Amino acid sequence: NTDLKSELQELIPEYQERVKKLKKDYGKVELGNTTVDMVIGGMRGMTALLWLGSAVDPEEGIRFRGMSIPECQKALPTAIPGGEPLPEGILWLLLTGKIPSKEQVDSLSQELRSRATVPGFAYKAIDALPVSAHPMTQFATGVMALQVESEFQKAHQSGIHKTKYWEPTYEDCMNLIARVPAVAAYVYRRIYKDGKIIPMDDSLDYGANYSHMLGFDDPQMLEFMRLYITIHSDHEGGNVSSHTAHLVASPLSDPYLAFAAALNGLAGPLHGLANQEVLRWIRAVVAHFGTPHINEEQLKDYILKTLNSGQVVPGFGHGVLRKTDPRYTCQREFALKHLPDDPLFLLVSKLKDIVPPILTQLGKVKNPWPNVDAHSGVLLNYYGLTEENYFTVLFGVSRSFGVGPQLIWDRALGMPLERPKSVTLERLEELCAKA
Ligand code: FCX
Repeated sequence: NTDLKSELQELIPEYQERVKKLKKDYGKVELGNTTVDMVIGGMRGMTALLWLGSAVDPEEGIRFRGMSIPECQKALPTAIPGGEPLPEGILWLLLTGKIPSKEQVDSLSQELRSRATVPGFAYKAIDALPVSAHPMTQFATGVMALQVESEFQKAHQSGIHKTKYWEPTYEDCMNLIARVPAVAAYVYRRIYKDGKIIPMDDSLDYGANYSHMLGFDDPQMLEFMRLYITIHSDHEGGNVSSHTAHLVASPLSDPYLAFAAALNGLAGPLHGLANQEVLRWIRAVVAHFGTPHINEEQLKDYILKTLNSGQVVPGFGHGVLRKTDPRYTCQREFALKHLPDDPLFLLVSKLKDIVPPILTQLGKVKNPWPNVDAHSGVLLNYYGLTEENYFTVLFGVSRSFGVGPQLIWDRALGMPLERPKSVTLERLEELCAKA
């Protein structure tokens, strides 16, 4: 079967049964206690969300439907023999839990192309902003404008039965995923190039087309883009962008509203904006020393200078991970294969050895190791995408691949409105005094 929607339709009853059984027979099973640390510590370590697509193990990192990044690189269809996975494959995997064939991926590629036409008013909405507006502001504005065409909103207005919610949600998510590259590419062309839209190429897959519409056609860059989208798609449910999308969609706000909100969370410097901050920081280091060839002592001094001025070292640390992020590792492998002598890559390589012991010495950093954002910037920079303020938009496009499938499942499984309990400071003190 090469049709994703009918493949999904077949799976839904089985998943609904599984969730129903959990609710009926195991509703009171405890998954851990809520502690004061969790309440005032950003809910770290609190298991509170159902997320189908992926899970992050602190030691091992991300698994997409149980598969590690190297396993995905091996199993998912590619554009070229031995190449990087096609993002369409991860989308199929995240949604169905099954590894797609090349035919299924090609059919999904075709489906996404057929849905990709962006209404003119979305570009006009972006044009209403000053060109100086941050790329993420322009991108989120474009996504909000796409909401005008929400199928879910229309269906809900006309009284659709709740057992059918997932169907217009599927339409919205697929349209959204199909349209974001053109919106994102427009933002780039408008801010950094001549403002002219480069039309989609019907012969190209999703990742390659996005790169093409940005203005980059180097085959290696196309490969990097496929890998980039695949590894940035999903990172379980608790990260700020994914959780935001799930939360905002829970009162039946449509996928566009939910995804735009997710983008606004992704735009925070401790989350997705970190990739921008990494390249900015690396450039500042190079400017400071007048060369990318910097010795260990000099780098140490610079890192301490950053920390002493009350800033974080961007690209290091994580809320869940306690080892080097496998998304970092696979980008490093890509760089070792394609740009082993690039001076900025060599600098990033040095930082992976020098930063962790310094962060460890602070005595409070739970994870001193590099994360995904520590690496992507130097690769993009190498292929000519040098404007770091744009980087988080690429992350945003990719995240639609993780958020979309979960929103579809949220509606298929009848997930309720999200409404955790909060507590006042006085009540918290009262409870603690009794403990
Ligand atoms: N540099 C300096 N200090 C750091 C640090 C870093 N890279 N990472 C953590 N710390 C500090 C925290 O700021 C905190 O200090 P405080 O007690 O004075 O407030 C202390 O160490 C404990 O934080 P910790 O529990 O280890 O980390 P959190 O779960 O609170 O935060 C992030 C995790 C990712 C936000 C944190 O490590 C950080 O700020 N890193 C730099 C920004 C970054 O790279 N973000 C991208 C993350 C991710 F990959 C993504 O979402 O894209």
